[in-house]
Amino acid sequence: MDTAKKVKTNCRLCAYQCGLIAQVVNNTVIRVEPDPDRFPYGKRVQNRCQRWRAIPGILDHPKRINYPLKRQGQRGSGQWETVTWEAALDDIAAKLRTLKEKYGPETVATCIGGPHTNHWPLHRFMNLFGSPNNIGINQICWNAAILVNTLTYGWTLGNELDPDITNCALFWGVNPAQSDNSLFWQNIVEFAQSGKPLIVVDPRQTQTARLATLWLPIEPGTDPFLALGLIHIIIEDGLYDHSFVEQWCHGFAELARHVAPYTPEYVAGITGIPPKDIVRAARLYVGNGPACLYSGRAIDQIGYNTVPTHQGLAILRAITGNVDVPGASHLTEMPDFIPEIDLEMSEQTVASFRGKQLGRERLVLQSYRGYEKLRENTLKQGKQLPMRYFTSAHPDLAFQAMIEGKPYPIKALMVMATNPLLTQPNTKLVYQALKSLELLVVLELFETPTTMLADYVLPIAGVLEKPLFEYDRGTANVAYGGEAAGEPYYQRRPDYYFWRELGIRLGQEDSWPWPTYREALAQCLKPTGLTWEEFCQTGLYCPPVEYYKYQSLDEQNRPLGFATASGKVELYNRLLEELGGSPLPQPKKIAAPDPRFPLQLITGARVQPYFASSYRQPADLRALHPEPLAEMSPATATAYGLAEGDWILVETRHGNGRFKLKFTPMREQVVSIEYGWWFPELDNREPELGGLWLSNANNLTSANFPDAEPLIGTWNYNGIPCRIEKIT
Ligand SMILES: Nc1nc2c(c(=O)[nH]1)N[C@H]1C(S)=C(S)[C@@H](COP(=O)(O)OP(=O)(O)OC[C@H]3O[C@@H](n4cnc5c(=O)[nH]c(N)nc54)[C@H](O)[C@@H]3O)O[C@H]1N2
Ligand SMILES: Nc1nc2c(c(=O)[nH]1)N[C@H]1C(S)=C(S)[C@@H](COP(=O)(O)OP(=O)(O)OC[C@H]3O[C@@H](n4cnc5c(=O)[nH]c(N)nc54)[C@H](O)[C@@H]3O)O[C@H]1N2
Ligand code: SF4
Ligand SMILES: [Mo]
Repeated sequence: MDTAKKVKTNCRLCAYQCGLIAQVVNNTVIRVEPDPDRFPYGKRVQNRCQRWRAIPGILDHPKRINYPLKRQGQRGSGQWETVTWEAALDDIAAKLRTLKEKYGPETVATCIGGPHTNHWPLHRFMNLFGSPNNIGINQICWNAAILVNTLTYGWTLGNELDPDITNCALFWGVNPAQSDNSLFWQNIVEFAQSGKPLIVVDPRQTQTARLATLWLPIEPGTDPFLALGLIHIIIEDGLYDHSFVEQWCHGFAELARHVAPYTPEYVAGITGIPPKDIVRAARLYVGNGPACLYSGRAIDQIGYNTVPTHQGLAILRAITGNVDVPGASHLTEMPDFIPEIDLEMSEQTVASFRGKQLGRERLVLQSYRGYEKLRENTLKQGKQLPMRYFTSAHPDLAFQAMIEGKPYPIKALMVMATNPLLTQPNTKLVYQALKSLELLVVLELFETPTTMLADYVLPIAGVLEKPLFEYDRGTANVAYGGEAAGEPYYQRRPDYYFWRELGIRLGQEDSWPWPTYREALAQCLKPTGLTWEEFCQTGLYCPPVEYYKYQSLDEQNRPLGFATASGKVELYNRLLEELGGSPLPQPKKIAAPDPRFPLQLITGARVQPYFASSYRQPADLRALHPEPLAEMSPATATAYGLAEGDWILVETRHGNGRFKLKFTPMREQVVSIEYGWWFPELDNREPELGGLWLSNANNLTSANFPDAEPLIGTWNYNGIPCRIEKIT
C-alpha cells in the first residue's frame, strides 16, 4: 500500500469551495481537514459547517452513481444495464439527431439548478445545438436582484458587511445562520456583538433575527410595502443623502410623490409591523452609514412583488448614499478572466432560435428583447451579463410543452446537477412532464427521484474528484477553485466531458478545443496572466475592490457615472418604463384570505446540513436532522390543538405533504415548511420513487404562468394560502 499523501483541494458541497487538505492513499481519500491557509481561513470557522467531514463517505457512498446506466424495462422500474460511456454517448447523440430532424432543435431541453457546478459547458452545447430551452431556477434565485440592480445602477452590486467599517446592517429575507454559516456568519456575529444596529426582516425569528437590534416579523410577500414605507420616512424626515441624490440620482421628485401614501400606518396595516418599528428601522438604517442592505432568497420568491421589492431596496441604498461605498456595497467589475457570456458562446452562435423562447411575448425582462435593451446600457461601460440565465425558459411552459406538445413539442430533457422532482415547482406537473419525454438523461452523483425516471443516468465526478474554477457567473472579478484530490472514482467523469463528447458527436468539434476539463479551466484564466498552477496556490482570484467608480474620469475628463439611460442612479426607471414595466415600485396587495386555506405558507427556509434535496443519503448527516419539519408559532399551533412533535398534513390548492411540528417564535398564522425532502432509504421504484410524494414542499407549489410576475416570470414560494390538520 502507498503511504498517504496530503493534497491541497477544495470542498464542493456548497458554492463556497472551502480549502481542505485531503489525505489520499491509492487515489482513495481517507481523511479531510480544513486548510487554515485558504478560504475561509480558520478551522474554527469551518468547524461550523457539518458537511465536509462526511466527504470520505460521500466519495464512496453505496447510493452513488458509478457507471453509465441505461434503462431496462419500464421507466421507474429500477432495472438498469451498465453500459460504456461511448455507447451511452453514441445512443444519446443519435436520438438527439433524430428528434432534431423531426421536431427542430428546440425539442431538446436542459434543466439546471443551484450553484453546484459550472453551467457554461451545458449552455455552450445548447447554443451550438440551437435550442433556447434551458429550465433553471433563475426566475426565483439571482435574476431579480441582478436585473433590477442593473436597471437602477447600470450594473450589479456586491453587498458588504465589514464589522470594522459597516455601521448598520439590514438583513431582508435571509438567514445566513443556516444558509451561509461560514465566514459570512462569523462576520455577522462579530458585527452584532459590537452593538451596532442589525435589523432583520423575516416572518420567523431566525438565529439571525435573534441577534438583531430590531426584528420585523413581516407578513409574507408584503415586502415592497415595507420598502416603500422606509423610503417614505427617510424622504419625509429629510434624512436622505441630499448631495448624492442631487448629483447622482434621477427621478427623486417622482419618487417622493410616489411614496407619499406609504405612511407608517398604511404600511403597518399591510405588513403587520407596528408603525413605531417601521419608523425606528428607517432611522437606524439612514442614521448609521455606511449601512449594508443584504437581501436573500425569500424576496426573490414572492411572485409579482419580487421586482418592486428589489426596486425599493435599490432605491433605499441609493438615497441613503450606500452605493459603491466601503462597508455598504460596491458595483462589481467584469472579470479579467473569460466572462460567462463568451464561455457560453451566446454571442458567437447564430441566434436563429431566439424567436422560440417560451413565454417571450409576455416576459419583458427575462427574454432576448429585455436582455438586449439592458445591454445597450451596460455596454456603455463595456459590461455584459451572461445571456442564458436571463433568457431561460419558464418551467411551467416548458413542462407543459413536454406534456401537451404546445406551442411545440419538447421531447428530450438533459438534467445536470439538479433534482427537479424536488426543487422545481408543482411536482405533479414535473412528474407528468418527465414521464411524457422520449429521452430523459440525468447527470448525477447520486441516485435521486429524478434519476429513477431516467433513460440514461451518467456518473459524474463530484466533490474532490474534479478541478474547480468558479466565479459569480461572470458578473464580478472574483473566482474560486483549486485542484481535485485525485482522479474520479469508478467511471465518473466531469460534466464537461459529457457536453464536449456529445457536442463532438453532433458536429460541434471546432468549439470544444480543450480535451480535458482542467485545460478548459486553465484557458479561462489565460487573460489574467496566471497559470493554473499559480491559481491553485491560493485558489482565489480577487483583485482589490474599488469604490466611488462613478466619480472617476473618462477620456474626456467627465465623470464616468452610472451605465443607465440618464448616467445616474435611476430611482425612476426609464428603461423599465420603455419596456412596459413600472418605473417606480408598484406593489400588489396579497389576496384576501381564502376561508378554505386560512394560513400563509412559506417554503424552503434553509437548514444545515442539507442543501435543497441533497445529502439525505449519508447516515452521519441524516442523523443531524432526521425528519422534515414544519414551523409555527406556539400560539397559532395551540389554537389548532397541536403540540410540538405532532405530525401535521399541510395542504394548499396544489397538493399536500406531512411534516413534524416544531415551535418557533414567528409571525402568527404562518407555517414554514422545509423543502427538498425525500427518503433515499425507501423503495427507489414507482410509485414510491424514494418517498417523493410524502413530504415534498414543491408538491404544494406551482409556477402557473398566467399568474407569474410579468417581467421575469417569478413565481411564489412564500405566502401561499394553506391549511393544516393533525395526522393521527
Ligand atoms: N419550494 C421551494 N423550492 C425551491 C426553493 C425554495 O426556497 N422553496 N429554492 C430554489 C432555489 S433558490 C434553488 S437554487 C434550487 C436548488 O435546487 P437544486 O439545484 O435542484 O438542488 P439539489 O436538490 O441540491 O440538487 C442538486 C443535485 O445535483 C447533484 N450534484 C451536485 N454536484 C454535482 C455536479 O457537479 N454535477 C452533477 N451533474 N450533479 C451534481 C446532487 O447530487 C443533487 O442531486 O431549489 C429551488 N426550489
Ligand atoms: N444549508 C443550506 N444552505 C444553503 C442552501 C441550502 O439548500 N441549504 N441553498 C443555497 C441557495 S441555492 C440559496 S438561494 C441561498 C438562500 O439563502 P437565504 O436567502 O438565507 O435562504 P433562507 O434560509 O431560505 O432564508 C430566507 C428567509 O426568509 C424568510 N422568509 C420567508 N418568506 C418571507 C417573506 O415573504 N418576506 C421576508 N422578508 N422573509 C421571508 C424565511 O423565514 C427565511 O428565514 O442559500 C444557499 N445556502
Ligand atoms: S459545505 Fe461547508 S466546508 Fe464545504 S464548501 Fe460549503 S461551507 Fe465550505
Ligand atoms: Mo438558490
